[in-house]
Amino acid sequence: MLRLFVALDFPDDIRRRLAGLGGGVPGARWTEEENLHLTLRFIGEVPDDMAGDIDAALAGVTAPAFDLTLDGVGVFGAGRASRVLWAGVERSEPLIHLQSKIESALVRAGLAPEERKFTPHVTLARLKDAPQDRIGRFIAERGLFRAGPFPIDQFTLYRSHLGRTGPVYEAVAEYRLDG
Ligand code: 2AM
Repeated sequence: MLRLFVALDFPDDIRRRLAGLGGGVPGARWTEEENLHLTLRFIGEVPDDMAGDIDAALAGVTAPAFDLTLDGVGVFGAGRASRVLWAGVERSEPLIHLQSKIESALVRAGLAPEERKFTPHVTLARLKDAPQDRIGRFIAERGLFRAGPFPIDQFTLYRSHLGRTGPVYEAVAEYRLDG
């Protein structure tokens, strides 16, 4: 089986700035700088022989390149159930358009439709028993974070290897957007 997802990468300077947001929250496991990305579609575990169909479906996606801006930080979950610290994404029609094209291509290739609403975000950290006051301080102090606009001219199919020291993401294929 292969564990796959489709994501956008960031330019090195943007990744560095995102990584620079980390720290100051006990119980937070920060995303490695090289692993920072924006997930467009989590595919999950598929049999190895589906990879060819998935690749062909993604290669058939046509959508325009666009500029993206990251904006703000926040938390998924509330209180003791706080799960994820994230950086937000400024509202972007081309991003939504690309995501829905990818979604329909993957469904045509035989994947079950994604039931969850697309909530664009960059996971900065996963939380376990993080103190509320420190989460609140993180959000208050980093709330004005903004990065971009920067160009998005491709998307990537990733394979995720779950290791003991955290996931390793391997880029399997890259797909150009129309310039
Ligand atoms: P997240 O950043 O919000 O956790 C690789 O695991 C990517 O796929 C992550 O960016 C993760 O989003 C996303 N993803 C979405 N649904 C997932 C799931 N059920 N299990 C693991 N990752 C998921």
